[in-house]
Amino acid sequence: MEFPKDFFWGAATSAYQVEGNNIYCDWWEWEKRVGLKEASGPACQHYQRYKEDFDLAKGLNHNAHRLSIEWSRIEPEQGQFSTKEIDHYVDVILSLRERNLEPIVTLHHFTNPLWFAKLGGWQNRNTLPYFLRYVEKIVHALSDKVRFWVTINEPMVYVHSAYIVGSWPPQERSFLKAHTVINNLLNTHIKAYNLIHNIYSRKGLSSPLVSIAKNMLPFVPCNLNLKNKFSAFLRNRSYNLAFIEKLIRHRSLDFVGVNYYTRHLVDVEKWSFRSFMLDVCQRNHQPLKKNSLGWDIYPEGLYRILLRLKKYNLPIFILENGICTEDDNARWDFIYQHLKNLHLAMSEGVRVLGYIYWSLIDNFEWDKGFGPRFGLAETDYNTYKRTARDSAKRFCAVSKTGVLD
Ligand code: IFM
Repeated sequence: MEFPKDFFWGAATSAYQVEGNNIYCDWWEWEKRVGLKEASGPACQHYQRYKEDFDLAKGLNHNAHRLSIEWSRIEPEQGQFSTKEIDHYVDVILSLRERNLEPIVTLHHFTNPLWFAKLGGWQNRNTLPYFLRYVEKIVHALSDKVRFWVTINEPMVYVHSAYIVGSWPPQERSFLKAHTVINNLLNTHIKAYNLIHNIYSRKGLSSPLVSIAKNMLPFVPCNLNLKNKFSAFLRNRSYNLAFIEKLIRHRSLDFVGVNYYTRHLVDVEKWSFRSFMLDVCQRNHQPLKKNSLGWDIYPEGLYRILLRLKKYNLPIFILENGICTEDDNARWDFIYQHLKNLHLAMSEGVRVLGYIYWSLIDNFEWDKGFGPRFGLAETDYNTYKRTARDSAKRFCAVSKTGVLD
């Protein structure tokens, strides 16, 4: 199975999960307030060790790298921008460029400055201009070095965890609030998209490629009763497609960024809206192998999703795909099976720009702490040493040759 010569191969991280000590962030305050069992603390010390991490990626023959900018570092207090932190990220991006790693830069990856959260965060439409002001600053500083921008990482995961299930700050459980936040995220992306393009055209730079990273989930009815089939249909529309379609209608996606991990097995228990939108099978019907967080491993779902996205006629970029596991053979098998399905979709005409594995190194998995191991490289949290796993070396062979045997 051959991939195109100019295909992007790489891995991703996000600032809060790897940098450490993001003390002006809403997550930092929340971890302390609720007494999260494992708080992020120094995380992987990536803030100090980014060059070492990029050497690792380079050594594994990656030619792209996805990372995020921590807004709360750039603007720790409302309206006070830190030149030191902007310079830090300039150096981060230059370090990628020096290693011939194409930067893919995310502007919002689940975290917010604490001051923004205190003003109501994404629920308050009056705060949205603040995000755009930050975007303007950072894009202005990085525009001559970055081609790929991701405005918002996994908007629906963020809304689901923070506003529907309530497991992340601000721990709301309200479909109404979730609806408001979705609209605010959509409108903010559209404005940020136009803003980024304007900055590039004002500066006479060639057009950037701007998108979101959209988590995609196949919703599979557990048994084919009408309730489950209808619920799966609705969830596919509302979770997977509605967000993307609105952005396409507003001509504000240059490609579709896809994050893919698992499926949901729909099994509606009760006649309530919450059940209809959220219930998944708890009885392990249709059993599949699982990752260490219990998520089903479902590689053909990636193929199905990609074929569904084909009709939008936009290039696709796999911006995250990965497994947390203690068994590195299972990691390689996961990567292999997903690349196989990706290749199959490409052979049927789906245009894909690249494949980015989540994650380069083991890191802080949000409310689940440091337990889940997603990394191509192991992080030793006592010494902060990174050790490339065997799966990383096998992935390296694919990126080197462009061939999956
Ligand atoms: O760690 C997360 C990441 O922040 C967003 N996508 C899914 C990953 C694994 O859960």
